[in-house]
Amino acid sequence: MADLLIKNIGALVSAKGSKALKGAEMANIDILHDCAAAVKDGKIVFIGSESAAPTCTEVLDAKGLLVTPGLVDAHTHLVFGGWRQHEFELKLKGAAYLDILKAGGGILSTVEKTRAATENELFEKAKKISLQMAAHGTTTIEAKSGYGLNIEDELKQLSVVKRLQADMPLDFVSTFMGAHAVPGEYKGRSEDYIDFVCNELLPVVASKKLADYCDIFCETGVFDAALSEKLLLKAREYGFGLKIHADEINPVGGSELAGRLGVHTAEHLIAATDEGIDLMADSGVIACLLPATSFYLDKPFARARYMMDKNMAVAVASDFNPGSSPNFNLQFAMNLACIRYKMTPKEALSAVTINAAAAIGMAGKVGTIEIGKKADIVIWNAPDLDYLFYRYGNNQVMHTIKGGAVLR
Ligand code: IZC
Ligand code: ZN
Repeated sequence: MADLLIKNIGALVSAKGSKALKGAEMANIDILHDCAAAVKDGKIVFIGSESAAPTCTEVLDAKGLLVTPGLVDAHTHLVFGGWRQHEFELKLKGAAYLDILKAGGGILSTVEKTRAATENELFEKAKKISLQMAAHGTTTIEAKSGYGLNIEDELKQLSVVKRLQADMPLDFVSTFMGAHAVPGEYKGRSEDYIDFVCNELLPVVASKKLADYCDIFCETGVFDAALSEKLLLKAREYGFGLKIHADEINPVGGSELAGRLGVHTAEHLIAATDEGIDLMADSGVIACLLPATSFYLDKPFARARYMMDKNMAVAVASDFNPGSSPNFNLQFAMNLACIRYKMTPKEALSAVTINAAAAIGMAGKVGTIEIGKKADIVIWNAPDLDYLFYRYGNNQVMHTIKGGAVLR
């Protein structure tokens, strides 16, 4: 006897396997019509015709609609205090993202609010947001620190992610991003700050096992490629998986460094060079692209098709954060992936499921609907995959199922 039967599925659309799909493989998506799926102990145990399905204690009718894997948001800055609406009008009048940061605003204004918040306040806020993300189809969430920028407040942020994982039905993957900005105490001394991160912050985070990945903001006026290399090499020694915010705004050697070091993922890549893309393709770096940020900063869109032509695996994520992407709805990023990256719906689905899962080391457990994987499933108010991607601006989720539990 199984626990949950999802019957009357019109189209079950999913990639296969536990590895990122590269380039042309991203279109390798199977569509199974008129079928059912069964769940036991949180995992998928059956996919096939309804007549052959095991008896289940609970039945959910998919009403002939589209079913996909639960969405994986592989890049968020989920845990933060305050918001940044006071910078919105400045931005509209032409203030640049990096100029706002340079003037002590931007990330640093969120650092101030995050330091001032208690762990409980941050937890309650992030929990509420995570539930809304689940209502929009997201079942696995990567969350970065980087609004503490000292030992106490980085640990506070990372502890929140640990509590979310323990408390909520969703999966969270934690990334340490102590090198997100140079805090006021180190103004003009980015080298000293990186030494502090390497020698004091990183070892504590490692010993407390509070993060799987280490990320750094490699950007003009933040951390250059040499400092980024220094931290990432140190993080590798401590066993962290490596991520880098590379060439988000300016081409400062981030993508070249990502390729040279063979990091796990490189994020943004809006201004990545041909050489950087070649190096990343050679070393199997996953590109984690964030189209909602290009939209919100009114910047160019990363060259996703070019990267796919070079046989890179491309993931797409929300970049949810209070500054450059105050929107956690991955469906919007999916629309943009089609319209601005020119991905097909199948490729874009791979980008937010199997490839996003691979980007955060979760592809063995989630990212596809296959026997043995977690039962992370979305039933959409859409008859087929094209419909899901062609509509936009409204939440199209009918049901979100995480580990077999119906959350919405
Ligand atoms: O809070 O502005 N790009 N980090 C690097 C961000 C955006 C988040 C923020
Ligand atoms: Zn980011």
